[in-house]
Amino acid sequence: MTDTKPFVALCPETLPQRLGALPELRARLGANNESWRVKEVGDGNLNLVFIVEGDQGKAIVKQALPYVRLVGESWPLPLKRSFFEYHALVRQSERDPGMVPEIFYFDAEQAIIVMEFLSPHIILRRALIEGQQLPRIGRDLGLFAARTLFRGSDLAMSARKRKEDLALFSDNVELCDITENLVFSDPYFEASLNRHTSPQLDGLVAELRADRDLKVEAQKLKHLFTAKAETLLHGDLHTGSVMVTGEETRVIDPEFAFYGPIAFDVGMMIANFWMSYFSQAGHEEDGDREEMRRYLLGVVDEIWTTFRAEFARLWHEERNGILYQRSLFEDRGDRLGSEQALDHMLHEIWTDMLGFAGVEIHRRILGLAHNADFETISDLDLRARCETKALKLGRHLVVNRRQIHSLAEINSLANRLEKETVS
Ligand code: SR1
Ligand code: MG
Repeated sequence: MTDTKPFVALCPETLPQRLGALPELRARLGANNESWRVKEVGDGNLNLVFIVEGDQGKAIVKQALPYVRLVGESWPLPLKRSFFEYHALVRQSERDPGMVPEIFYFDAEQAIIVMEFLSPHIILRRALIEGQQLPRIGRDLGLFAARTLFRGSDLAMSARKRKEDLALFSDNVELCDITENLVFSDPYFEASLNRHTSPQLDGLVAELRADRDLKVEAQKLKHLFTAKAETLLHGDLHTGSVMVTGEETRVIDPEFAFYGPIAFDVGMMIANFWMSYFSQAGHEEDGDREEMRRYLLGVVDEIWTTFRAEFARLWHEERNGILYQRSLFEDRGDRLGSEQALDHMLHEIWTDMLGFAGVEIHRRILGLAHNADFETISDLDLRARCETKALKLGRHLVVNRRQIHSLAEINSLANRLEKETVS
């Protein structure tokens, strides 16, 4: 018989007593657990997050709840997402060392992960809303995406390890289901949990929901998401899943991890910078954000350029997996064949990435889970003007992605939309 304890949610009052005997926490915080100070700081949609401070230091305790925190107990969600988050963090830390928080302890039954307290890091989304220009993020995020996505794929992994991981993460069904509905379908019809800035956006929302080309393309992207089990994704790689200082970037929260298309993580991430770009007009109380806007488009460029260059380096140096074996190309002196295959793959990632970026923009304005970039703009007319521009860019990306050849093209469209007067 297994000795399983029923799940009980932590709270600041019970945490020191419940986790006080853990050597992993005592070593970091100090053994006097009665003096530990605990604060619940979770501001995400799903989980509890506690900062625990002792005489010798601090740690983060994250616990999944058996339901969606944003909605409440009416939307149950399994605790096993914590298991997937833990296993994704382990793999990401091997694939891009130093880019995720250090993990000290994991308890699957209580869905608890104890990890490094990052300080003085703040959530990237908040930094961008404040108008901070972080010098490293473009390069760090481009490298992180290329390394984790390449090294978790058939390009790098052996057949056995790859299939084992595919099987392990294939059970993250409920979180995939959230993405499948919230990102690819709900924004495009009157789903019950949707909301948007109303009445200001009502006309445009109706137009988008009647847009047949948009709906068909969004479903094609959904098909890619469900069927293209290409690599282990972070699965929710937006600016709220990144913590930063001027010198360091860390990626957190991979509970949506599963095997999906390489382009998904890259597209989600880049979309969040475009949304930040269009939201800047709503944060100009202390002066105009023209330079910030230039910076944000520069970051998009740097993420993609870095991703592409690092992906190509890994292709040349670490392509030891199942696909595009060297025995077919380099070993036969066919270097050009390998370059051709790489070009094709990068081109496909590029096109799909633009589509995923478009639907991510739409769902953050039309669906359930909005983002603070727009939500913190209290003047609703101004917020709606910012959102309108983002929605238009999103539509262009989804529908016309196969005809877009460079970021310069998109960035200049973003600039034009930004200058447009929205009635
Ligand atoms: C019901 S969960 C809503 C969103 O929160 C998470 O951060 C994911 O982005 C998900 O889509
Ligand atoms: Mg999250």
